[in-house]
Parts: sequence; C-alpha cells; structure tokens
Amino acid sequence: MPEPQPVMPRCWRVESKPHKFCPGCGHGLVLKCLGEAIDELGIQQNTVFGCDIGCSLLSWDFFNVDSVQTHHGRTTPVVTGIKRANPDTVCIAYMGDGGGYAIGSQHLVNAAGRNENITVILANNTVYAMTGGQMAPTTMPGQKTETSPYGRDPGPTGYPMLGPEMVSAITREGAYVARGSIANLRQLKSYIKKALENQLAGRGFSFVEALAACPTNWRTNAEETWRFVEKDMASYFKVGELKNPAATEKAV
Ligand SMILES: Cc1ncc(C[n+]2csc(CCOP(=O)(O)OP(=O)(O)O)c2C)c(N)n1
Ligand code: SF4
Repeated sequence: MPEPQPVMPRCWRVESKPHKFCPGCGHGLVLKCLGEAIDELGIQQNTVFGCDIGCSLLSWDFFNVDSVQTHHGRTTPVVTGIKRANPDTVCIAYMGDGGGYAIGSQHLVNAAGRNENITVILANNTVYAMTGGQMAPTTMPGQKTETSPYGRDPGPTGYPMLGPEMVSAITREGAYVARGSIANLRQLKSYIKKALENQLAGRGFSFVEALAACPTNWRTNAEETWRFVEKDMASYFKVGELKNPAATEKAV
C-alpha cells in the first residue's frame, strides 16, 4: 500500500512537490499557511503570487496561481503594478528579511507609505540564507553568521530591524500589520488570512512578518532550531497584531 501523503493546500501545485527547501526550513511552513488561507478564502483563481530573490524564489512554481519572480524587494512594486492594472486580483509579495529590510527596503517603505492595496509576507530567518548565511538586518545580537563570526555586535552594526513596528509607524489607518511565527501555525495562518481579507476589503496595505527557521545556515539540530525560533527570536521580535483595522471598525 502506498504511504499516506500529508494533506496539501488545494492551491499548491502538486507537480512541484516535494519542494526544494532544505529539511526543517521555515519557508515551507509559511507557504502552507498562505496556501490554506487562499483555499479558505476561495481566491485561487484571481490570486497573483510574487516571490523575491533569496530562498523565497524556490516558491516560484509552488502554487497553481499566476506567479512572478523578481529581485531584492522589487516584488513589492511589481505586484503593486499588477494590482493597479488589475484591481480585481489579490496580489501577494513574498520575500525574505534581506530582500525586504535591506537591499529592497525602499520598496517596502514606499508601498506601505502609499497604502498600496497589496499584501506583503516576509519570512524573517535572521540571515541572508540563499547566499550562505551572511548577517542580515534581523540578525540577533551575539548571533554568529558567516560575516559576524564572533557574533553580531550591535555597537558597529546596530540592533536587529523591527520590520512590523516600522511598517506600523509609517502606515495610515487602513493598514493591517502583524508578526507571526512558524512556532504557532494556526495563529500565523489567521494573520495571513486577515492580511488578505484587508486587501479584499480594499482597506490598503497589509504586512505579515513570519519568524522562520534556517537550520542549514544556523547549523542547528532540530531542538536548537526550535529553541532559537520560540525563545531567542520571539523574545526580541514580539509576536502579535500591531494594526488591525477590521477590529477597530467593529469597536466603533
Ligand atoms: C542587488 C543584489 N545584491 C545581492 C544579491 C545576492 N543575493 C541573492 S539572494 C541574497 C540573500 C537573500 O536573503 P533573504 O532576503 O533574507 O532571503 P532568504 O534567502 O534568507 O530566504 C543575496 C544577498 C542579489 N541577488 N541582488
Ligand atoms: S538555506 Fe535556509 S532558508 Fe534556504 S532553503 Fe535551506 S533552510 Fe531554507
């Protein structure tokens, strides 16, 4: 008898599975939450998925939806253009912390500032993973990477970037902003779903950072990987909703 297969979101592309991420990678979990949210909202037919450079690009053929791949943070303006030209589409930009907060941060900042009606989902794994694990804006103080072999020193390199806090500060009332974690998939999926619902309601920009794992570059075993995500990362990067216009509307 064939082995029972794990249940996949209906909008995942079966032909491209098993996927190309390393074992234990956080990207697959974030994309599973996104897939389930797309299924539950019934928006597969009009969804456009954009992925960035970095390991996120390994999702270029992940979904059975129209997809586009771009370079460092440019996914945000590319899907912005698609959304403006086709307002009935649901446009999602998927990227890593290097793409969204460093090399392409201007695109995130300006799309958020303009309250573009798109959804950005950013996997924060604290490193530039695809290029070999260099220090990223999100690298934790003391964390060893290829370019911080003695641990990140906040003196010369600053403290880790707080992306959702920044997006929250520069957006207006229609924006949805949250930080979830692969350590709580039910919650992460609900944040992603609410971000997509915000776009469907036409309120404006929605942004979800997901705390994710890169055991390959962290050089961690399973136990160390989960400890780093659940304890170390979560103690600095606070998980929760920062802006939820739907809740504010309900309260008024
Ligand atoms: C302008 C530019 N600079 C550098 C690179 C090389 N590069 C490709 S992927 C990458 C790191 C991506 O890291 P991140 O966005 O955090 O994604 P991850 O791989 O961690 O998922 C870099 C530096 C590039 N493609 N373009
Ligand atoms: S290098 Fe890291 S982020 Fe990239 S696929 Fe492997 S585990 Fe995932």
